[in-house]
Amino acid sequence: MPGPMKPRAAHLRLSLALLVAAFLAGCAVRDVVSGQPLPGYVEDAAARVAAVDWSRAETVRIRLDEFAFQPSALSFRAGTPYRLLIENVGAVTHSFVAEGFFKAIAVEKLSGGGIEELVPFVKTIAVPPHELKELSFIAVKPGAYRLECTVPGHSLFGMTGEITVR
Ligand SMILES: [Cu+2]
Repeated sequence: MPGPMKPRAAHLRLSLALLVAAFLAGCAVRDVVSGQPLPGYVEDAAARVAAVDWSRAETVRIRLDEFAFQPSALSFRAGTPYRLLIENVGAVTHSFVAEGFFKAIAVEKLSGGGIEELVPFVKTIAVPPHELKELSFIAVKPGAYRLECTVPGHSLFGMTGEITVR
């Protein structure tokens, strides 16, 4: 005969409910970009990206899964053009959000998942499972910037990182 629910089982059930809620919330995460310079961003991004030979961009790859960025630390050199490949190898949607870093770069293009934004001012990059987003940019302002996945709960589970511009 089953007895009253043990505290441990109740806790497990609550954890599961939170996890499901976080997954559902993840489905609602979308790219957030602006076509106009936002406060604090690199205002002359268009002129900067127009002056660069993009065939010489360095390719860097970062993978997203449950619940980590791999690698969790990225480093870029100011003045250098990069193509950052952001690949979701997990089972749920993740995001790549680094406010300070986004304000420190001039973006040429954000593409992938059927979209292509030219010279966007980026706030959120959402990557559904098994998709790849590509961010072409020039690192402009040196600094150390926090990276996180903004899907509810994911950063608490350890989905954070650091981006350095030297
Ligand atoms: Cu995530």
